[in-house]
Amino acid sequence: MEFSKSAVNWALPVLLLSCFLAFLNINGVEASHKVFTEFQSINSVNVRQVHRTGYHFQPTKHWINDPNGPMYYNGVYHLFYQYNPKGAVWGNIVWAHSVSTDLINWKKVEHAIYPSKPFDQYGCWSGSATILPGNKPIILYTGIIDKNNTQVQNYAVPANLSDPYLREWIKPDNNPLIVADQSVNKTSFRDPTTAWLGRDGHWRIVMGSRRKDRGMTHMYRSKDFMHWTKAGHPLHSSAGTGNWECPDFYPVSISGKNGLDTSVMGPNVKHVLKVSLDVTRYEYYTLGTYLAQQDRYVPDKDMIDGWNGLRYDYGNFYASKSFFDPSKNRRILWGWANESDTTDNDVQKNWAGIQKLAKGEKIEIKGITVAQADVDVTFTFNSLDNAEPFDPSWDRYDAQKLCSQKGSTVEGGLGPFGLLTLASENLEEYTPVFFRVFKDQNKHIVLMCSDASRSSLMDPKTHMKNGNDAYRPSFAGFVNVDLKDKKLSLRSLIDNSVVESFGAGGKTCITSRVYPTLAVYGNAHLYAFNNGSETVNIESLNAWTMSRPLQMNH
Ligand code: DQQ
Repeated sequence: MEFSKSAVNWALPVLLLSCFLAFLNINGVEASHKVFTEFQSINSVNVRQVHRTGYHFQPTKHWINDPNGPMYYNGVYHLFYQYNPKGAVWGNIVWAHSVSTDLINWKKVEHAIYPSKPFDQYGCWSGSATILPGNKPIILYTGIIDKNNTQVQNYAVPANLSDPYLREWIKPDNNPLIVADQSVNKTSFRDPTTAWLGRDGHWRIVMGSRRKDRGMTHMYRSKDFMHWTKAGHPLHSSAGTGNWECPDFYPVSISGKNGLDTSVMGPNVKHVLKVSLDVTRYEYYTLGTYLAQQDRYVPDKDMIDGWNGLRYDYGNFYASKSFFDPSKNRRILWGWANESDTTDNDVQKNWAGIQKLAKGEKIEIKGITVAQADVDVTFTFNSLDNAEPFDPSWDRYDAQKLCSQKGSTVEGGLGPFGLLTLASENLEEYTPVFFRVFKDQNKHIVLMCSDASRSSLMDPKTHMKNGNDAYRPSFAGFVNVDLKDKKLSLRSLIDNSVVESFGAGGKTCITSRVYPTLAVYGNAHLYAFNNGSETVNIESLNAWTMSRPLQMNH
């Protein structure tokens, strides 16, 4: 891939913590690894501040993309990430490294991995960390060995385990560990997962790949982590999905709420396989069964395995990686909130109470810094009778198309209702995040939208629509929620140029990157609104200003 449509040095992707054909431009992100030779080594002198995020992880300057090998080790969280030390577009990629003890404040340390050896001289691409027995971390990553983009899998280990920040990493000379054989597409063979240990005592990893249009995860096994043998068949594959990047494969408990370590198996365990589809630049996941004996993953029957499948996030979100945090028994997911543009909670206000929003009404949420805030609202309604009928000719899988037709101002029955975020005083600019409920035979369909199409008006300098080539769609997803309580909750984390929203407790998540020109800093406003004929109640609304971390030293 990677995208960026201009070389503006402030246009940096951010990484989100929560719970994205040859140079074809999809979702505002270029597929395939496009190299902007003219821009990739232009150092930033002035970094524009206006749309920089306040509390989402972002380096002080230059390009970042995928989170790499996140891990928790001896009380410290390590985040590695694909980074261009020389410019604001993809290129010159190294593994930059930041450490934290609370996931809020971050300290930048030395780059962990950078091209220096024949087995990675053309690039150090994404990968994962595994903690080996004896409490020894090891990183597997993809090295690019030639100008043809040939991909191999390498490893790196900390030089000094007693350094709490693991600043220096060594790439031993027995690299590469894995080289593609004849059956593997060697330019689509990357992003090794965290390894898991089978009952036979052998480690397993998968890499993203494709055979023609069939996306797949090639599996390799090893007894000693140094010698790897390819399994006779992929862990999983799916026809017509194109190249798979950044696979993530991990167990989830069906009997409890704790996260599970990557090698856990058992009767109350299911598995998640997430893949990043290079063609659409969106991420899809299925829930299913890992048949350990056969080393095959089988998605559950009701899962859709491909473009129309479930997504972690229906907006600007790609190349995510999860890791198990043993200190809190949770699994943490990091994702890359790719840019759409051209190339301690500080409690200030916390109010609750019932407000009614009749048709066409909006209520301003005041008293907090709404450009950098956490807003959590629960809407209730008395009846579902007014929900609009779901037209059978509509595509049930194309939520985004439906939202672009039925925006926040198009009157409905039950909905649209929700929040107008990053709104300018006279609503020249705003990013609405909202629900619309439809009736479909005996059930209801809930649509959630995060509409960036009116997020910015004019660029004050060029007097053009801000980045008229910016990707500003009406992101959308359906919300699989039972409406018997006649309730829908919405939480939005607003961070200057990020609107990260969670519908119905996170059943559907949408991240939008937006670049307002008027609704910035103290000039941003926030409203709850209803443009449906059915009155909607605000059962509770809590809103907080979000501070910047004390340390964001990248
Ligand atoms: N980005 C990395 C690749 C990965 C892609 C290169 C996904 O390893 O497939 O920067 O965004």
